[in-house]
Amino acid sequence: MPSPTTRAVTPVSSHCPYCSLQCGMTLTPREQGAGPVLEVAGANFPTNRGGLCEKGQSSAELIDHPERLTTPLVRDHREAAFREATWDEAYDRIVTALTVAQERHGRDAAGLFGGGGLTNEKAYQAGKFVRVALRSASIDYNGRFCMSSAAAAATRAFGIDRGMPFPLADIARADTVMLVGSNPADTMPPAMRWFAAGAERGARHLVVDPRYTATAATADVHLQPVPGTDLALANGLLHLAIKHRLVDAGYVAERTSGWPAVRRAMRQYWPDRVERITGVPVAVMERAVHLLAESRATMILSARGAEQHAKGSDTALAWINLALALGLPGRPYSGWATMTGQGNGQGGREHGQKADQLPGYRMLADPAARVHVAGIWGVDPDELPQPGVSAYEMLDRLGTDGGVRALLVMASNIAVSAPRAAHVRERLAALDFLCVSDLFLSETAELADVVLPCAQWAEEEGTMTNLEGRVLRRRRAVEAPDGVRSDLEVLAEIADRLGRGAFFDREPRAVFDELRRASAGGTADYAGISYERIDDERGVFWPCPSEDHEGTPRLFQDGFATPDGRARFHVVHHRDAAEPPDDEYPYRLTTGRSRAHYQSGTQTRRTKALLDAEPEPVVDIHPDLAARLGVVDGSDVSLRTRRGAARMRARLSPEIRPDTVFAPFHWSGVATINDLTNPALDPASRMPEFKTCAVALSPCETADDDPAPEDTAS
Ligand SMILES: Nc1nc2c(c(=O)[nH]1)N[C@H]1C(S)=C(S)[C@@H](COP(=O)(O)OP(=O)(O)OC[C@H]3O[C@@H](n4cnc5c(=O)[nH]c(N)nc54)[C@H](O)[C@@H]3O)O[C@H]1N2
Ligand SMILES: Nc1nc2c(c(=O)[nH]1)N[C@H]1C(S)=C(S)[C@@H](COP(=O)(O)OP(=O)(O)OC[C@H]3O[C@@H](n4cnc5c(=O)[nH]c(N)nc54)[C@H](O)[C@@H]3O)O[C@H]1N2
Ligand code: SF4
Ligand SMILES: [Mo]
Repeated sequence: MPSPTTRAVTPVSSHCPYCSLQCGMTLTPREQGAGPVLEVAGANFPTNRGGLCEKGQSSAELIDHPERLTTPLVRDHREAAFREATWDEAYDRIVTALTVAQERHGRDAAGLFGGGGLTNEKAYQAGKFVRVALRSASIDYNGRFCMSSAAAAATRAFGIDRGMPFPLADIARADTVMLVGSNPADTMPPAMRWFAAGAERGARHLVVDPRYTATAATADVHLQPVPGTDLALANGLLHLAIKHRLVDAGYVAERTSGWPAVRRAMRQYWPDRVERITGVPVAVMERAVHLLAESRATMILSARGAEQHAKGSDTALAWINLALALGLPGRPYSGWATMTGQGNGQGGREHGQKADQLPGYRMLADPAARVHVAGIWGVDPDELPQPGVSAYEMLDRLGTDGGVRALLVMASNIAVSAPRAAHVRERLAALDFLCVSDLFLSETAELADVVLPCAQWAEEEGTMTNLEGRVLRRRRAVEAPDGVRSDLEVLAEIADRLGRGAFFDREPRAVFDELRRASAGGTADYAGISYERIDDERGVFWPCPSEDHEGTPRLFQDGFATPDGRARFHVVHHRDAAEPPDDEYPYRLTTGRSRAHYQSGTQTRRTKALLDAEPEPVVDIHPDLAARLGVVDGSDVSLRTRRGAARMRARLSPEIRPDTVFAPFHWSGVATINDLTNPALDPASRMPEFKTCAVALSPCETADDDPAPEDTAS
């Protein structure tokens, strides 16, 4: 068991280690032996106003958890068991493996897979490390599985991708809010206070979800579409808005471009047709469009339910079209927004850990961007690699000709969370070398040659950018256990041993100051944001180009970030799911989150309070479907798709569509739902289709029926 050596004595203000709400917390170190190392209390931060969900409340359980990694682990060959190693030995192995892979297979054979939970400093360091220390194109991160569709759409329509273009609290001031594929009652519980405050003022809320979720239960209208039909639904609503003359013609003329083509294209989306595609009754669509159009302030909020599809970026564009036609973006307490997910889901996608990006949301393929960033880094722009491939494409090619041979994974558990995960585990096993940095021996770390123990949130300094685009401070409250290091330092040390150490800092503040300069003049401009300025717990919203600039809580009031200042409409059309149901796989599987668990579960499956709340995975099945299948409540069900199989307990629920089942992706072993999901990619964003594929279900005959023959790698 790790024993933190020294501890701060006074309470420290920081933020939750989990989701993008980044709830403010007060962390008070406790005397040794008196329960968790830290006492955690909700602070009066603008997103949570003292509230915390059970994940935040229990987060300190993991600081001195008995399974915490506190020393590097290595193994001498793949079949061998791990043994403890010194940092020196671990670094030697990493440097040798990276060098050998690059000598044998070219520079791009060494790569890094990052995560949206990393601080801004680490995300920046990771992007620079791959381009400058490895001079490789091979970097991408789990945000590709999360935000990429919404990001691609926002960039095309508005010229900028900041998930929420207004503060979260504005939700309380809107008169109508529609949530599309978003379930904050489970995924961001403290955010519900803003919806409740709106409802108290008489605001109307609408939820679009194939399930009647805890969020839908608080709403006035629930639209329950077939998974993967949100694009058609948005177009159908726009058709109705045109028909009922609800379009804001003045706004469209002054502030947008591309409307006539969209207007024409919407003729195809007459209400009966849209009802046939989506399953949403025409009367419900009529009610929805009037609520959206006839209120003073209307928001359309998107999240993963609408976005994690092979047409996710077009779907987001369809909802943006509707928002633009109704004249919403840039109006007070109005607009389209997407709810970012991971702790630093926003900042994580701005500083260059995406295959095609440089810091400041600059594009790697843009010659001027290359010159600017290379100048800050002190390298020749021609030395910078060109864009590499997206997350799933990188994983799919691991260990092959032209693929990565030596991979570093930092802050992601892809063996559980990537689509077609059994295949991803096979590819990880085919690598010449895998190094995973984590807090625990995750399912991905179990496959590694070298495992690095990294510092946790309350043991480090850094900055995070929350779902509002607000940059805030993460602060150290306890010292990390001996033997544990920060990713920032690890990357600088590997760079040093590769002979590129002169280019890298290891102190968070120094890295942040460099990030500011690298981002200056870019879309996500942090130049004016210093550690001092965000000391006050309210943070600063980017863009903030200079120290005397107050930051930008609300975007688009005066114009959009496009060359002509106008937002752009895009013609987008419905298409079927990449894998629609058929005779062999007759139902739709959709996946997502439950309230007590987080992502791949590495952290929350080790937290007692959360396991007590939700001890096992369950699949939601409508009673009518269950009766047809002969499945009873609480029994084990086998789920099969073209990619693999899984087993979970059935929960009969009249709250889901009878043609659809829902399962969480937080579990491993026989309950790894991503062994089933479809890696079909969105052509623009390269987002996989996590939210719909064709599935067959059957009751499990006996408890030790093994429905997962492919589940070999873990
Ligand atoms: N408890 C908890 N909270 C979390 C996380 C967690 O793992 N656990 N993760 C964080 C992260 S990284 C993220 S990205 C956010 C995600 O936050 P959300 O987007 O709210 O979470 P999901 O459960 O993935 O999806 C939301 C809803 O989409 C619905 N859905 C499924 N298919 C479709 C569809 O085709 N159309 C529509 N309209 N809806 C559909 C699901 O039924 C689900 O209720 O949550 C963050 N917060
Ligand atoms: N079927 C299905 N699959 C999905 C989704 C879905 O809705 N359905 N959602 C997708 C989405 S939106 C996301 S965001 C991904 C998330 O999936 P993952 O990328 O797997 O996310 P986490 O489980 O949060 O993994 C983070 C890992 O890093 C460790 N960690 C935490 N902090 C640090 C740190 O500072 N440094 C290092 N080195 N490690 C750290 C944690 O212990 C954990 O093992 O899953 C995607 N997968
Ligand atoms: S809502 Fe998100 S940030 Fe807030 S306590 Fe829960 S997990 Fe942490
Ligand atoms: Mo996410």
